[in-house]
Amino acid sequence: MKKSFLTFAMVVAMSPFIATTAQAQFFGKADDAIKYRQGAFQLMKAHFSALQPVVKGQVPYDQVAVKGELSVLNIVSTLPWQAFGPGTEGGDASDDIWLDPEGFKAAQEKFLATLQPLTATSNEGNLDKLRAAFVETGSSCKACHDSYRK
Ligand code: ASC
Repeated sequence: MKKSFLTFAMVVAMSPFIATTAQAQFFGKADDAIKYRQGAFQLMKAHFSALQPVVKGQVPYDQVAVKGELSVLNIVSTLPWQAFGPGTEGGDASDDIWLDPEGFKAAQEKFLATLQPLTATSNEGNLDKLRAAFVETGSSCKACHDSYRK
């Protein structure tokens, strides 16, 4: 009993230094990482798509509502990337994510960069500018899907 506790305590104490596991430390299993990133993308989709009827002119431009969607989008869009660690291949993710990590990182950064003008535009209340920024973000979503989603 005492010995097994000591072994357990040693393993716990050493665990930050044991780098042999194939997946990001944050997730216990690859499947957890896959579910996490899929959930994050669902949230991104929900809060980005919420702007679609606005930019299409199907609903009145409610600036407060748009800013609310964008504040959530700015947070949730930071989430999925950490869940593409080594050993988490699967889901709809293309193997190119792991074969071309620099390209995938660049695609993420390009997408995230489009959120800055989109968010800034939402403070101006100009629908034409909002639409243009929305299209830029949507294009960067699509570009990443084309290259890195199966
Ligand atoms: C969305 C959504 C995406 C992007 C992409 C834009 O609303 O869910 O993945 O926009 O379709 O081309």
